[in-house]
Amino acid sequence: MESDLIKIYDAAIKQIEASNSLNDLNQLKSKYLGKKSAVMAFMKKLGQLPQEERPAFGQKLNEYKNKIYQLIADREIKLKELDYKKSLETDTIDLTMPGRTFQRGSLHPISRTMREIEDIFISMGFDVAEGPDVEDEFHNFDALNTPQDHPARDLSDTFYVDKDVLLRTQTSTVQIRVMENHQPPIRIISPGSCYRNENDASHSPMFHQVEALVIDEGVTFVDLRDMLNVFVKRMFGERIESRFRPHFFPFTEPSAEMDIICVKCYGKGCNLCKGSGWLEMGGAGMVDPNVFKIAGIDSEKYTGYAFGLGIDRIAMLKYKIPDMRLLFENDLRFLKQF
Ligand code: 2U9
Repeated sequence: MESDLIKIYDAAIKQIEASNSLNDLNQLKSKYLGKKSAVMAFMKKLGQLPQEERPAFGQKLNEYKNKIYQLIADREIKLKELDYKKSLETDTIDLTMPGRTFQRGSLHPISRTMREIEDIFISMGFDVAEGPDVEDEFHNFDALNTPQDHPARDLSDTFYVDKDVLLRTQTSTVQIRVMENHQPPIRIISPGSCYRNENDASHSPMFHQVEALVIDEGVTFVDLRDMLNVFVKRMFGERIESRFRPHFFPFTEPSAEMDIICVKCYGKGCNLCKGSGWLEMGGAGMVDPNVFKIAGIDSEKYTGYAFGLGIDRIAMLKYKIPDMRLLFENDLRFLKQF
């Protein structure tokens, strides 16, 4: 039997050494060591040998099996080396070919506008405050003096995540949190994303606003007007004037809406301002004493003003973007212009 084994081994050596590809080598591996190979057939025959011959023959069989394994492993290394050498001779790299160019990103017009607004207010002594987008009813409505039956609280206007959990509809929630943790003087802006259940050509369910809050002794509506005047001139140019119209907000008293002279026609009347010569910019007012009371601030000692501006609208005016949807579609042809 051992002579048969030697014959198989000799044949294996010849064929393995002569093999020219990894594919051929794999076939030889299954021929000599696979389940149906002659070597494995010997394994099965082992049981038919007399008891005393089995250990010695079993040992021999293992020896030859291991030798064939080794031959195949050595040949594999050799063939891989040959393949590599061949590829070095045939595969060429043209180092003079131009490389791939970088696609350079840029800031989204909303981010740019937000940063410009932040820079203007920081230069006037404001701090930038941030807070969570997911809020509770207390910070979004109750603390802002919004009545229980106010329509803004409806499911049709506000996105509720759970009974008392919602997506903030304005960033005033941040101001409430600052007031809870700090006593005046307070001088902050809170830029960020807000969410309302509306979606049409001029409203996006996710939009951006910046609100401001200034609280100190002796703060008046004149301070508010001056501050907003400085802001709009810095943002849109020295020629821009503003005006206030009386309005109502639950969180400010008195309240007003602010318009600026049209940035396109400077008051003459055009398609942008629909002939009126003015553009609506945002809302403002003196903080309602009820809001101070809820937040634990002494309304006898302090007064404060607050205002809110829509960042998306400011970005559209600043960069002459005709349709709000362009801001949210992330079309690279549009974004690459910034
Ligand atoms: C506190 C008290 C009062 C913030 C204010 C407005 C008026 C306002 C809108 C402008 C455009 C939101 O993005 S928009 O639709 N905002 O008109 N916001 S007064 O008043 C506050 C804020 C915080 C504690």
